[in-house]
Amino acid sequence: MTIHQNLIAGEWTGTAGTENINPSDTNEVVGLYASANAQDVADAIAAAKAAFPAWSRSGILERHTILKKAGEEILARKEELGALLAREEGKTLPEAIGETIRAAQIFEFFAGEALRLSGEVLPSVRPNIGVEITREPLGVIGIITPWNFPIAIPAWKIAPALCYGNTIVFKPADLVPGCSWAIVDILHRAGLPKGVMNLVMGKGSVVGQAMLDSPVLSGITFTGSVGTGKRVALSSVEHGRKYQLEMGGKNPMVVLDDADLTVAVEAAANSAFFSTGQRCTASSRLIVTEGIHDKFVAALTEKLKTLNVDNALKSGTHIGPVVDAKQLKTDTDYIEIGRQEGAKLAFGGELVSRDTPGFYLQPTLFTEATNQMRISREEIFGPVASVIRVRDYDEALAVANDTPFGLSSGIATTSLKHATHFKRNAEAGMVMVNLPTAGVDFHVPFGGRKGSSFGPREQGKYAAEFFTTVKTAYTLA
Ligand code: UN1
Repeated sequence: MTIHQNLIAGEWTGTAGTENINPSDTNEVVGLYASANAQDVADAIAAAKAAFPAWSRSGILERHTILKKAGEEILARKEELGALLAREEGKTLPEAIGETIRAAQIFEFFAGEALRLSGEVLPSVRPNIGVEITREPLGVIGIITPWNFPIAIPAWKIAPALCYGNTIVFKPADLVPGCSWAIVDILHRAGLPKGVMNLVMGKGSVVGQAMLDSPVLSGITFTGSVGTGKRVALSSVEHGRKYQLEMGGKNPMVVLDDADLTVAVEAAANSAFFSTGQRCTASSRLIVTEGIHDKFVAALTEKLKTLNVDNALKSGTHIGPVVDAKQLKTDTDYIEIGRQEGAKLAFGGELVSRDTPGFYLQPTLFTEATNQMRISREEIFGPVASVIRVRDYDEALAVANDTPFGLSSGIATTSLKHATHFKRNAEAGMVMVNLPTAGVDFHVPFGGRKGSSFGPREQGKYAAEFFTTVKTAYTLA
């Protein structure tokens, strides 16, 4: 099997360290990947630092051309990269191809943004003085990405970092190095100068830690767990660098008596169970008013019966496997916790076996849950959701907001009044009306509040806020 190496200072280097395993068929090794050590990370950071002066002054046409080429190649290879993604992560092939297309669109978007870099020219409050406000690249950016969106999240951090003239040290999740390696290979061949983009695959405890300990990085953008996010924050304060965190969610989906039942059930099933519930935007709290409660639970349960849990690559699969044994244990532990807390298991909860050995778990629905239970407060990150019964809209809104997280918040209603009030009063970075809490556009800001996120938003033109620093220049006329 070919060894996929790290990219440091424009050279492929390193010996095999990790295999990634197909969660739909644990007999299958997807690929072999080099593991970086602390010295490799130091070399990658030094290379990115050395490449920064030239790249930060590179022409916008060069950046545009490289990003555009990368987007075109990702799009042209969407079937192949989508299949790789489905094999290493376990989301279904259509979901994986969709994510690959999204990654291509993100590169296209930032190829365009490179041509739209602009500033402002203002008069000074003092006579005969002009003021110019410009954005400059930040420096060397550390990028740390999670396993659940193996191609889209690397794309939405790498593309803006390059677009605005930064250099990169990139550590993908060690469970899913395949798509990240492919993106880096594509960018390398698209003509990025040596050292602008460095790939260091491996364990968080080695590679991630060496990045956090580096005084050279000017910024770290991180998506992952709350625990690791805190460590990124603490180390960044220590080193006086900018940081951007995208962490957990416990996203509510409110269903009101006046909801269109079909719309509500589709949105809830998608939010809670698609991508195996492994999205920080997934909804695991279905907050339902009493008039529609029983009808909603019955219809959602019927819907769940129609969803096939199976091999991600098989056509007709709606829900792929859980990503690995560790996550599966977390999911089944929470199912047990839910039972012990007194929630009623309305559907699922069992492991299932299929033709190929994998981490297959039925979509699991609890009813009669309260918002104080651990299954309602802690992020599970699996295909597990709970229905919380409430009296009316006011209680629904209060319960929706009663959470340490604040990423995405959904409502199913036909009432303009309630939809409008909810959009204004949901304590979340994103609000969805009659839509799933997950599944976002690539050209508008992404991010949350409270324990979900920290720092400027990702994606769209708002990405410039993290990846640039503002300069104000005064000139005497
Ligand atoms: C989406 O819902 O389309 O890790 C994207 C996550 C998020 C991405 C969600 N950062 O799940």
